[in-house]
Amino acid sequence: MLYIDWMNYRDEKIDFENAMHWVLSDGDDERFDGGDNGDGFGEDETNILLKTRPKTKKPDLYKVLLLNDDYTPMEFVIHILERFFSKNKQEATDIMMHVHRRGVGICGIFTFEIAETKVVQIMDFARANEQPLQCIMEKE
Ligand code: TYC
Repeated sequence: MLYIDWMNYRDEKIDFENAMHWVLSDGDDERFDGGDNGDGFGEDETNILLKTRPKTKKPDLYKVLLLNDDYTPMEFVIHILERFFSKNKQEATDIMMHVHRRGVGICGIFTFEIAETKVVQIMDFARANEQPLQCIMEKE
């Protein structure tokens, strides 16, 4: 039995490197056979070399952190945590007190663009309200 990856086959822009991804198998499946032993190539009983390519990769994640200072009012920080991180009053108060006592604390963990957007929104909001609050992001 011969299987062809028709999704790739129908792609008009297919190139021959991608064509390597077509899966040839003798039919006992195992999700198209010839398990990859870690080297990116699988081999089945027909001795056809199979190239496997995982299609998705987990995105890098980034922590959004608040830094303590001596000036920003506690209520302002709690408001930020409620507004930009959807925390309830208790969660926001706990995070704010953690930052107040320890100097730094995590507001949330996001993919790069979401983390970057949060940092910009918070820094803009703090500046607009003349607060020295600092928000940064750090790779997980
Ligand atoms: N330390 C501030 C105060 O005593 C409160 C504060 C908490 C400021 C967290 C910033 O990220 C911060 N008013």
